[in-house]
Amino acid sequence: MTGTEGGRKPSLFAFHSVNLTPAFCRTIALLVFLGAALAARTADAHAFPDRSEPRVGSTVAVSPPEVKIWFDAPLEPVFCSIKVLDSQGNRVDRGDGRLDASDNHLLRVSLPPLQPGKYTVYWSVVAWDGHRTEGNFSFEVGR
Ligand SMILES: [Cu+2]
Repeated sequence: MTGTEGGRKPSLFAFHSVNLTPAFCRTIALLVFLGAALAARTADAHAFPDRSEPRVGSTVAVSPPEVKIWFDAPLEPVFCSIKVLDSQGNRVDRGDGRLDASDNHLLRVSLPPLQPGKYTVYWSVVAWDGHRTEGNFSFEVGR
């Protein structure tokens, strides 16, 4: 037992002293630390919808003037899109989908007066970490 342990320690020590200088060890430790920090940041920075108007799956009595989606992380304006399709797949929004000028968590697009029926909102955004998320949800304009 003690013989085995005693035999292993010198070989580990030898491996360390031959291949890993203190400076190299510090560099590795720094890289591991930075990698972990970066991974933690990117995991947090993905953008997902927090809430929307109209709400997901809701039925609204009056045609809404626009669709708004609030995200849980800041968005990159250039790579964001939002469009609204009717039940036949025709695009009905005014084509002015954009990030809000003063709130980089808010994506919005205006609507003309909509006929009663079901509508689907398609969104695609890129968060500050460069990761894209996309999805869709429906709402209904009641009669
Ligand atoms: Cu991400």
